[in-house]
Amino acid sequence: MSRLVVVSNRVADLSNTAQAGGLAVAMDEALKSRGGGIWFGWNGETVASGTRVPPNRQRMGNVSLITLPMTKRDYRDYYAGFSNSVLWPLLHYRLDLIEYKTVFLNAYKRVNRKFANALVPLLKKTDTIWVHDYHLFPLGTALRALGCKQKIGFFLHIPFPPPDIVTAAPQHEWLIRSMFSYDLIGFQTHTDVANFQHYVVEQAGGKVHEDGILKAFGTTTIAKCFPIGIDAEKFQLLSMDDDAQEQVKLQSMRQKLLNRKTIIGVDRLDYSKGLPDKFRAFERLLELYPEHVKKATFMQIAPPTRSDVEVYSEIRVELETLSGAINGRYADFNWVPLRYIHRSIERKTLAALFRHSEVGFVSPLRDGMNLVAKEYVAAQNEADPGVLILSKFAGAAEEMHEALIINPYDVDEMANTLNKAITMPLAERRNRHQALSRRVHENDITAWHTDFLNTLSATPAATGKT
Ligand code: GDG
Repeated sequence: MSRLVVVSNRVADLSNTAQAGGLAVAMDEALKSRGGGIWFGWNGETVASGTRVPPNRQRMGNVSLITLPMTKRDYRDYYAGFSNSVLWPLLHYRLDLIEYKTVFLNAYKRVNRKFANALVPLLKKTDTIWVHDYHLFPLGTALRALGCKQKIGFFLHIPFPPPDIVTAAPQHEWLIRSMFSYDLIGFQTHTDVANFQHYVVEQAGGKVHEDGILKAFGTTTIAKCFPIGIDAEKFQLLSMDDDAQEQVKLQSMRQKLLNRKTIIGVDRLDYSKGLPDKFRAFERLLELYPEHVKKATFMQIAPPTRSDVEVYSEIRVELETLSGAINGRYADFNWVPLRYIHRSIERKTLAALFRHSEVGFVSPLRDGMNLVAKEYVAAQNEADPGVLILSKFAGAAEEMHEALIINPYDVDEMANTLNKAITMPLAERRNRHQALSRRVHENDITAWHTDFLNTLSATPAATGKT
């Protein structure tokens, strides 16, 4: 088996169990279960512009973490700029939130070339390279320009919207052309693949062939759907971890004694996650169904991310205002309706909280997949499982049909669905959970990376790629 080299914008600190972020969790599992390899990317630190620092190498078991700092200018223009103020909103269908400057695109191209220059000396001819996510669309082209002939795959963790939206990206043709340097492009859902195919046909005059083969820009690639999963078995065990159980047991027993139900939400504090309307839906539940006052508690864990991008501070203020208003209106000396936690908590505590919550509430406006939905299912007690509420705009909705599927823009519908979830009879909960759990365990993280890497290995040789 060839050595696996994973490249992502950010390399996670694998020793920090409280670390948030779907990609971090997924790559950790993927590399470890392949017996190791290299994980290359940014270490999360910034240095003064113009500083040159050689890559740092750190071993975590059989995985080598090879990392670079980023200059302050690159952080501002490539990371906060093009990646998170142009591509992130665009690919989440939010053209209204794009903040574009020409220097952002220049920095995006420059940093991708820097990554390629630093990576090439570390590579062996027989390596398999797996590039991740929207920060690194043009990395494949930069690597090919330096003579890389290895198999290179790319996986997009976030949605790929229809061509009408993609064409709002400055130099979109250059961007999509650069993806054709990869031998295999993986998307989360069939919808994403179809949107990409539409772009190729309508905007690039390309052709779609069988087995995901696409021809355009004078070259060929393969685009397919590989829905990401979780390590379901491990997460299930984690949810029963003694330490973590200990932490939440008292609270949970008190809730049970008082016949109270907990609704849980866990999302990075991001506008794509639909948090303000989620808060409003909970308030609406208390208005429409007063029997849940003093009975239903909503716990929302929302660790901060990208707080230096302005729109993220705006949503933080909005959520603080909303939670203050809801608690001000409904809280009593012995009951707080909404518990809003704006920090990261330990993974095992999260798992135990999922297990002790009667409803998992996942309502993004747009999401590549949403691992929280799968984690909630994996953590349930199968004899008495909770109910998953899931947005139809999460990639996970393509495979998790037995969840209660909602429209995250419709506050009343969400409130009614919360009521349905809280009052659902045991037999229905078990039927739904059984089907969901089977799929979450079958299509787990191992199935995901095995399927992607086997497909990549079966693609024709990369020779001739531009
Ligand atoms: C991107 C795509 C796609 C959250 N808070 C805490 C915490 N988390 C963990 C969750 C979960 C992960 O972070 C979040 O994953 P999601 O999939 O929900 O969302 P993104 O971070 O936006 O991830 C997404 C994913 O990539 C994978 O391809 O599914 O669509 O946007 O694992 O449990 N973990 C800890 N403390 C927290 O407070 N320990």
